[in-house]
Amino acid sequence: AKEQFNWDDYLKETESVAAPLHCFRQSRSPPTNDFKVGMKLEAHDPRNVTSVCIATVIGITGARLRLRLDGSDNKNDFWRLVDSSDIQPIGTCEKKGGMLQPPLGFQMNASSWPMFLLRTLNGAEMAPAAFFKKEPPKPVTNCFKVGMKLEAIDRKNPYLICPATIGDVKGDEVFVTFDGWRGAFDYWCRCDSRDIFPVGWCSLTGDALQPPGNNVSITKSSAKIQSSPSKVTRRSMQSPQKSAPVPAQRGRKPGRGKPPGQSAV
Ligand code: MLZ
Repeated sequence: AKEQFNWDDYLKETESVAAPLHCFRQSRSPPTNDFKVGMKLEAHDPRNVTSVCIATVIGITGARLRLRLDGSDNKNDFWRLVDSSDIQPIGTCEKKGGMLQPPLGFQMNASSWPMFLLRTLNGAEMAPAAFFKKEPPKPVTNCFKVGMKLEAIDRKNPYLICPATIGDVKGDEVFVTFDGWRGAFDYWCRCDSRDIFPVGWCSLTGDALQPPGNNVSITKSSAKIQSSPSKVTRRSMQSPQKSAPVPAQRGRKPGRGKPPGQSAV
């Protein structure tokens, strides 16, 4: 029988602490998600952030929306919190004097965009303004410490939120390491990233927190794990990185290579 992942037990087993709430740019209690599948809104194109596009809610997961840009393909869905500043009610762009743009990779001829836009918005179910929540303020300082536990979005599989550990801290950035995955999914991000959440977030939003992976990281503590009699519960224990990884350059893949034999998906 598969045991359910439980943070209280896991923190004890790993003798670690949860990163405090005030470290995160997240609301104290997760925002309510009133959106419905099919509703339309405006969203910044993740691949071309200066353009504001029309997006449709394709799915709902916890406090997040699965979004697809109208006129784009189905291979570039993205997820946003309902209190993300990347999304806004339809009409916001025009009110600010901007123009809605076709998404990167618009599937039709560029000249057909105005007509496409008209047809897309005609009779569309627009998400009401009250559904969009204010983005929480940035934390004043980076108060994460190496070894603290958190829940983090797996950027290679962005629908997943997984148990993670702070592996390194540098300036305003933190290195997020995924427990039990030997570094294959780890990344650097700003401490005020919307992709990281305090321990217990998923249980509050109703998201399914992924259990840690089965791969014990290659660190000093793995010796301790091997000699440990409790095999199941300690299998995914991960101690903080012993050697500081290279920070990722902006706009590039993180500086750590994928270990051989580890699939990304
Ligand atoms: N399908 C993938 C999911 C890995 C998710 C890891 N998240 C940190 C695999 O099993 O490799």
